[in-house]
Amino acid sequence: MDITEEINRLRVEKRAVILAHNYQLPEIQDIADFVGDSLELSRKAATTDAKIIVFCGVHFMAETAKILSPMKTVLLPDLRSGCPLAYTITFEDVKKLRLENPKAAFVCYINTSADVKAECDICCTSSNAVDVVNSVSAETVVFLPDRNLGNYVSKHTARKMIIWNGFCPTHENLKREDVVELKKIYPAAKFVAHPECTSDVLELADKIASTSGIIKYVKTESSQSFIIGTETAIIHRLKKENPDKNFIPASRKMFCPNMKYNNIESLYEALANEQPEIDVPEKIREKAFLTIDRMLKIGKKD
Ligand code: CIZ
Repeated sequence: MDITEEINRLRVEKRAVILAHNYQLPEIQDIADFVGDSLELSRKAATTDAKIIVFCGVHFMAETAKILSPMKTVLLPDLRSGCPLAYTITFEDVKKLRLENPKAAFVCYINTSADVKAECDICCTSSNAVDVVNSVSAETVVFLPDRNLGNYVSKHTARKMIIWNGFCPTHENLKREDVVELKKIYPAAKFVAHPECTSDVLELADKIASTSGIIKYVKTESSQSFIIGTETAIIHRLKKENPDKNFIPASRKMFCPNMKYNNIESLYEALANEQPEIDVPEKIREKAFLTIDRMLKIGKKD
């Protein structure tokens, strides 16, 4: 059996759309209908007439797709692909924080489970976090779960920020010394970093951006070389879209093993068996939808 042919046959037969996050394996990116960030992919899938969404990403991403497309079946090829950052906070933690900070606005990063989103006021992505925080009327904001994105936002807002102490191990694997060394070797290269990196790393960046922001920056910036401060799999897409430019991973340790549980075999199995399915209880989905919708209404996704 040619597995790629089988996937192509099944995706048509079952009216499935295949989504690949920017951090997925190259073969998954190449076979997907769309490659992008989690919100962009979920929004795109919602506009299609697909019956099935296969989300090659991590658990909260498939949940986000379900929140936006409740009538579609959402599949995650491998249930082990969870996000360690999202797992640093539970909805019980948020409820407790609410009691402690009754007047604060609760802003959650997209990297949260559906039930955490349901307990918050407004969602944000790494590209619009500053605008979202500045849009709330409360003087105090509880920002969760990423401490580095939270610290970055706190430098661009007058709001008092209470920041949850969660972090992404893949982004914290990048150390300032790694960047300093690479800048010596490639002095003309621009260093572009994701805001989930630590603040001492971000200080060195020519550009701080989300994965979609990194993709746009590299395309429009005249420089020929870029040191990439995010999960290394994004380099596959960057090379494909910019064959004349040179990309240097800021650290080989910026590798997310959870993202890589999805592979061609598990994608095929998911399509063939329509499993594992990701569901979100309707009451939670409705509340989480509002949290995302409030972000979309402020009009700045990117
Ligand atoms: O929302 C996403 O896709 C994440 C987690 C990161 C980004 O910057 O795109």
